[in-house]
Amino acid sequence: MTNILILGGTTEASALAGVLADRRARATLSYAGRVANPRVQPLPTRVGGFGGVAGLARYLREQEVTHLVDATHPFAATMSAHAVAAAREQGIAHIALTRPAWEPAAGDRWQSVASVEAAVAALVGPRRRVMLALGRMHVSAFAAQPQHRYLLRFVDAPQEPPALPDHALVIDRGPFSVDGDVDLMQSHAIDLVVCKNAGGSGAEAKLIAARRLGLPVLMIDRPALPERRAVHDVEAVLHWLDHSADRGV
Ligand code: 3Y8
Ligand code: NAP
Repeated sequence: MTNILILGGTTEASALAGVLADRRARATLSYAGRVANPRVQPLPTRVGGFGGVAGLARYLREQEVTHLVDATHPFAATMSAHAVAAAREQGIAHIALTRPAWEPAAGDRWQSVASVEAAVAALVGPRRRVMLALGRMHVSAFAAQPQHRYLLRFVDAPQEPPALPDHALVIDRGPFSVDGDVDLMQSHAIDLVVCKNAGGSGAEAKLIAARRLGLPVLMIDRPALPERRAVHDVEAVLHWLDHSADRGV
């Protein structure tokens, strides 16, 4: 009996959840519990960590999961590594649903860096007006470059003010619109956008807005992910589910 676990938190995970719900598939979507009100899903949802690889392996065994779909964000490297390890240990089918990395288009002014720390180091120099489109978890690293005026965008209002002396804070969740991001960048006179190479459509608006405004982008490349079967669209996941279910693996 097929029982699917989707590791969620992305536009693609939600799209897959919708299709599986329409198919009346037996499936659960899992959130880490990073935000106060995660998007409501048409599938049963669980929230919170599993307790490392061992906790995930136990969950897979106890819930008799037959297929694990890792549809987490490309920067959720720890979760993805745990998913590969726990699926292998439990001998269950595993696939990653991920997005191709964004590539600069003609005329884009990208500087690629390998990590958040490298992005911080690249901000050495005189004051700029920086849109830090990285969410909440990495903001404190930028206190090392306090000379800039930062525009921050969080999903939830923070418990305490961000540790940056000169910042504006917008509370908003994506997916975002190009016009909305153009207005936001213009109203804050942004002259540099810092972001992760998330890929996908849900966070792409800021890149198109930066392109339209001729702004430079400091692009943080993805962390290394383990070797694994990975596809880029929901159709490919459905084919895998139908095919591997037939073979009973
Ligand atoms: C909790 C669950 C859906 C999924 C929507 C996608 C698109 C909109 C764009 C900017 C960049 C950022 C951030 C972002 C986007 C989608 C997708 C995506 C980027 C939710 C969600 C959860 C999270 C966690 C949150 C992080 C944060 C990152 C904000 C739901 C809304 C910056 C990533 O406050 C916190 O602790 C937030 C933490 C991880 C990164 C960070 O360091 O702060 N996502 N985002 C998931 C969980 O608990 O398991 O409510 O939908 C999901 C989405 N956020 O179904 O519509 O597909 O990626 N999420 C980045 O890309 O850089 C915003 O502002 O332009
Ligand atoms: P991470 O650093 O790779 O994972 C840290 C720990 O969080 C994991 O070891 C696991 O805890 C727990 N976890 C992560 N994703 C989970 C999930 N979907 N279900 C249950 N537990 C999960 O992960 P992250 O970067 O913090 O991402 C957290 C969530 O936000 C994920 O759903 C991800 O898709 C989403 N998200 C992240 C980003 C980003 O920029 N990182 C962007 C958009 C969306 P245990 O070890 O206890 O199991």
